[in-house]
Amino acid sequence: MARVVIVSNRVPLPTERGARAGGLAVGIADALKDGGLWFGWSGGISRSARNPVRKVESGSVTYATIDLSQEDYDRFYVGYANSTLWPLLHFRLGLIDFKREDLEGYFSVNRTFAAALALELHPDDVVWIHDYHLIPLGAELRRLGVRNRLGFFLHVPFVPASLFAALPQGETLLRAFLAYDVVGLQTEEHRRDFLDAVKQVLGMEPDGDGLLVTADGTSRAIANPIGIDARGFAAMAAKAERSPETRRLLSSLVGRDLVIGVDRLDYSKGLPNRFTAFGKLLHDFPQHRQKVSYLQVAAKSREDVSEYQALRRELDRKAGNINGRYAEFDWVPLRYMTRPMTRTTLAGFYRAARVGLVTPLRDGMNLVAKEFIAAQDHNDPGVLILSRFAGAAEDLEEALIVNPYDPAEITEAIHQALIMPQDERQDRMARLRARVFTVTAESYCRNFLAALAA
Ligand code: ADQ
Repeated sequence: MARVVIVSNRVPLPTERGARAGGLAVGIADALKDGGLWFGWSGGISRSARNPVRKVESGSVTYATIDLSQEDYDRFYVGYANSTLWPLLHFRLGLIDFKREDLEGYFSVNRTFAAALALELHPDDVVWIHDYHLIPLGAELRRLGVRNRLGFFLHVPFVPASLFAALPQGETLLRAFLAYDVVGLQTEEHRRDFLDAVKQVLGMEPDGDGLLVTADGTSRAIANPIGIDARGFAAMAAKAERSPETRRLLSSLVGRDLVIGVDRLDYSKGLPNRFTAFGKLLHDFPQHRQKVSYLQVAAKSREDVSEYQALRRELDRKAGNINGRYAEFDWVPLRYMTRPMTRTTLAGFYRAARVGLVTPLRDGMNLVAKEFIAAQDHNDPGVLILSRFAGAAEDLEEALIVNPYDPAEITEAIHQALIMPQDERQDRMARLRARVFTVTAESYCRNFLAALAA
């Protein structure tokens, strides 16, 4: 069997302890269950940019990492990846802060990655590259003569061609996708938009199967939704129900219903509107005052990007306003924390919640929605409120689907969830669980690697 090589911007090293928020590592670890190589950035900044690859072995997996220089980090990571591509691919043209030197830094880091990775590859390796930081990596590997099967998966959405047109030198980036044998996207919608951009911008005509014929071969676009280890997560949640943390949470609620939100602190996640919606619930439906507490865990993320600092200030202010207005001496309506939690603690908290609030303005998939579902007790389950603009909504119709741009719609959904009878909750959750236990991290990895081997 061919060795699997995973490449992602950030490598989750086995030596790193503690909680870190982020969806990618959760979904793709399964691809290395039979061993392989995981290559990427260590998360470290070092003075000499092009330092050698460092390797750590853990079980049958080798983790190979390189550092970035401060300049690489600023231009590639903070700059082009997170201040141009991330806002663009989340439909936020107004937040783009494009600089030509950032674009150069982005391509330069991809060349560095390619040079270091090419030395590690065996001829039969199957190479699976992840996410928007590394779009040109495949083309750079090809330039170095690498002939292995190369696959790419985009974890974030793709945008319609008319939005993509706003990206300076977008044609070069789009052409870079064609170096891959397989390009994976989360949903049919993202795949359609990707193929449409290829048609409009590059003037190429895909066949009905998403196959693109290039001068050097073919490239196929597939929709392959990511999932979680639903069984494992469900078991963890059932166990965590009795954990000291969950008990402390429950005793602090003194019988009140819990509404929970868990996100990276990111403007794509729609947190300000969610806070507004909760404030509106307490205003418009006073029967819920003192009867419900909303816990928002929003782990700090990308703090070097200025938009994220502004978001944090906005949320601090909104949380203060809601609590200032509605809190009683023995009831805090909104508990808001920016520290990450361990997965076990999260699992127990999801299970303890009556309502899961997942209302991103755009999201490639959103694994929190799937974790919330997997964690529920099927006898007395909670209700998922889900944005129609999360990739997960394509598959999870029995959630209460909302337009996250309309806080009033979120308010009404929270009210509906809080008064929903048990049989309806059971019915909806049973259908949702069937999906989340079918489309898993395992099926996601298996399907992608099968497409790449074909
Ligand atoms: P993210 O934008 O990071 O992922 P998501 O899919 O929700 O979003 O994954 C977040 C993960 O981090 C979840 O496993 C969650 O439990 C964890 N997490 C979030 N907040 C946390 C906190 N405060 N403490 C601890 N853990 C926390 C990107 C894309 C998504 C896509 C995934 C996977 O943006 O759309 O679903 O990749 O493809």
